[in-house]
Amino acid sequence: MSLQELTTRIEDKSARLAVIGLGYVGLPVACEFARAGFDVLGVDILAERVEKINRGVSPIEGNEPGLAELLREVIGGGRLRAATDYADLRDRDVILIDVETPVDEHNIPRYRALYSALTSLGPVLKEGALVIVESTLAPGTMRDVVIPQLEEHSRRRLNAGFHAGNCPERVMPGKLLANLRGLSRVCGGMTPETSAALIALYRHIVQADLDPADCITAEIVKTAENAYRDVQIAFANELALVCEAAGGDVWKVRELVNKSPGRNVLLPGAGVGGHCIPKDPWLLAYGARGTDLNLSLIPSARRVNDAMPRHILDLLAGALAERGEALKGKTVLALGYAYLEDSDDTRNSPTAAFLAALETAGAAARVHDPFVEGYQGDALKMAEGADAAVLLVKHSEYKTLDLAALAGALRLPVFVDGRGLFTPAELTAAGFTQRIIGRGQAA
Ligand code: SAJ
Repeated sequence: MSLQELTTRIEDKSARLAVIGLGYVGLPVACEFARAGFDVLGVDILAERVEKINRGVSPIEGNEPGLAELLREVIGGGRLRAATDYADLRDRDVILIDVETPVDEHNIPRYRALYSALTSLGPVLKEGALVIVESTLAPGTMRDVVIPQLEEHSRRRLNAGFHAGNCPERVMPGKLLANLRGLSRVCGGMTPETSAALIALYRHIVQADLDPADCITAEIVKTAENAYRDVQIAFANELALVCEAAGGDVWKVRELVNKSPGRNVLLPGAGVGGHCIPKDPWLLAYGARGTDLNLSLIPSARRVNDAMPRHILDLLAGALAERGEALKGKTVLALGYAYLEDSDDTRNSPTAAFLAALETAGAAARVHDPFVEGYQGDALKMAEGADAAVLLVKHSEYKTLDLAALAGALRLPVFVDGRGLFTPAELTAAGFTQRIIGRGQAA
């Protein structure tokens, strides 16, 4: 089938779709295309996940508005089927790949899941099929990994025996379907005609801009948008450190700076976690591999943000020292373990880094988090007998904490606010020896 014929079948929804990787990206996108009227096959290596999906039960944790109902609808309507066997992909005209693309401890992309998907897909790839990688890729990965692997394992040539593109996803936990429908997509094709085929496909489920591009552009845009955010957050964090040292109040400073046109200082905090911001800057940086370009800003921003949990520990040590107390041997109540407020997602949690630093300093921890299994419960009860409390995540429920009761429950009334949730007056009124990130002692 020619790309033009395939594009026509995409437009009339007779093209048969597949999604490889039924996680928090792949499953919603499979459901959306099924809802739009396509015949969709979902493939995943986890048999238990496949079995659950075929029962119409979502394996996605957390609150995802509309997803559970949509899955039941499309499974019940026979529009979506899940399988573990790649052989089922033989009759698929369009195959989306939604597998994880992490970096290793040296910040190098480790495409194990991507290689596995491509190696398994190649031999069963239908003549003239269109392969679209939705995963976030380091710039150059389509050219250097995806195409060579598909050509090797399918024994076909790009733009002759198959077509390929990169359409990075912009989903976020808690808003999977809303983002899928409402956020623009960069439709990167290995040829302009392929890019047009992607636009024809995503037009069925996306009510926002679908921007044509080549694959390098698509790869750079996705990693850059998150690297940009990481640098923005690092600026806010470093400004907080300056304010602490200079006796300023970063919360007032950022409010006034942001009155200046075109400024938008983000929020300093106890660290940067999650599934994408910590890794995408490294994927972007990897795009300069093999050149003599030595990046400084992007890696430095990562180092600034990764140092924030340790800074919170330093603030705690300072507050204890103010009361003539050492950190060693103390028991600390850590408030918040999720990477983001009002979320149960703990991936790359900054609190985990804080706890590791606390242990190295010879102190013990109790962890409370209203959203995370194993850490839920009564924070005030958990505070009884502990020596200090540290707020690391600004979950909404912490805003209504009875601070006086907390101070009374702790052995020492010491509180470190790593997210600027409280004002000095609120903490002083409760009788705390306090540190708030970004507030200098004179502030
Ligand atoms: N954080 C700060 N200060 C800030 C903003 C965030 O310290 O001003 C911290 C958060 O506490 C968290 C981490 O950074 O630990 C990431 O927070 P995030 O708000 O960026 O949330 P994410 O990781 O879910 O980022 C997603 C990204 N979306 C996609 O990759 C599709 C990102 O591009 C979005 O900009 C972001 O959501 C968003 O705007 O909510």
